Amino acid sequence: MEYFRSGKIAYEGPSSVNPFAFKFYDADRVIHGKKMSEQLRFAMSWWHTLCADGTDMFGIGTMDKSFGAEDGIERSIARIEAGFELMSKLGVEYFCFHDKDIAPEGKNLAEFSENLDKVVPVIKAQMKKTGIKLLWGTANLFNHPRYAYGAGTSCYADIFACAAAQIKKALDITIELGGTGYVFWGGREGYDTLLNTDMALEQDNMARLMHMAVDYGRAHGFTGDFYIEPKPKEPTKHQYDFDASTVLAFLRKYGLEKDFKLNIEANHATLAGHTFNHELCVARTNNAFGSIDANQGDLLLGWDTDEFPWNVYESTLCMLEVIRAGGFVTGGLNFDAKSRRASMNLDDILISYITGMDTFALGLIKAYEIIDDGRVDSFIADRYASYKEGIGKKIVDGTTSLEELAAYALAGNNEPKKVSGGQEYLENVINSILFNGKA
Ligand code: XUL
Ligand code: CO
Repeated sequence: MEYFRSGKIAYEGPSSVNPFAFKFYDADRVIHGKKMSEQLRFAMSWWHTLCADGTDMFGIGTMDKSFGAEDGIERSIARIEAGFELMSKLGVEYFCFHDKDIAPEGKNLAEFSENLDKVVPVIKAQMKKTGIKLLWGTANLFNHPRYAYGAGTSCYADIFACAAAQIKKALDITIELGGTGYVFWGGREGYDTLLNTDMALEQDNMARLMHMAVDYGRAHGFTGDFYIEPKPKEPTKHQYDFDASTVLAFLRKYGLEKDFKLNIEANHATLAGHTFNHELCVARTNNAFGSIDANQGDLLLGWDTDEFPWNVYESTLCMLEVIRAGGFVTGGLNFDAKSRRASMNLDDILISYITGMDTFALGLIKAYEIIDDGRVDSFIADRYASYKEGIGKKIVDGTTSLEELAAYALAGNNEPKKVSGGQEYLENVINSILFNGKA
């Protein structure tokens, strides 16, 4: 059975007009000593790609994601076949999943667990056959009505226990499938009103659950990274993992920073009022950069639209941060993105991925060009040159004091030169590199 149009998606170069070809993503092309595929580590999101059918708040699904199979295990297996076919055709080497994406939930947690046991060997066999790997796994702790008041932050201990059971199982599967990451996205870990909320207990409990997950994972051979994925709101009014800085404070408060890194999602950054590269920069400069959910929001809308990325400015500035962070280790670029409700055909999925992959390939090429060009880095270095010598060096070395600095300033060293901050110059440089015709 073949679900998607036949043939592998090939690289045809920037002048190609074939929508089913890569214009910039050339998997084996070596840039700065490493293949593009190894630097970008693209992943397919199981949920959007194989399950989401275009349902929104105002209407039922528009897409057929049954893959010709009856609802139940049969459909889960058809989705596995379709997913591996899609990844093979695109040359996507990783995937990410929630427990609920890969198997029917059944009547209760025990049945869900049995269903998972039926599909995991099928996934494993496809991984062996294709060489495709698991980037990260997670548990869906936000969809079921039992999680209406939160999962790890629920006011009910029994629900906390259900969350623990799902995490244990999702971790078992992640380990079984050789995943290098395990994600906590706090879907309903937040509140709608403080009037009914014990914030301190909820956050302490969330940390308790994470510690238990780390202990269990490490005791059962999980050597990858745990990730937290920040998001400020939606579905709750306030989510505890608001943004990268908030998450770092949480991790440090609870002593979780050694085991956890951050999974930064572009659209979540937008919702938090930050740029994507701001969130990545916060993660990188705190040694917490882990993985990326690659998508794009709409600046005119206040919710998570999870669009496939096509903004080359954003992907370039993102890849600049990834390169500065030393590249991905356990993480990668997971397309946590969905084709629009009106883009209802399987071809639309192929084109969405091609566009997303090309956008990040171009981002990688252009980020290295910015680095090789050197003007941006040397501008920054010059801007902070006063900290390399004299009083500035003493500040950085920690060998001065308020008294010495006061005496220094009062002696007349207090007139900053009118040096331009250079924003427009740097924007001009970036445009000249982005549109120099070399890609
Ligand atoms: C929701 C979101 C999730 C996480 C995984 O906004 O981004 O899909 O990536 O639970
Ligand atoms: Co995400």
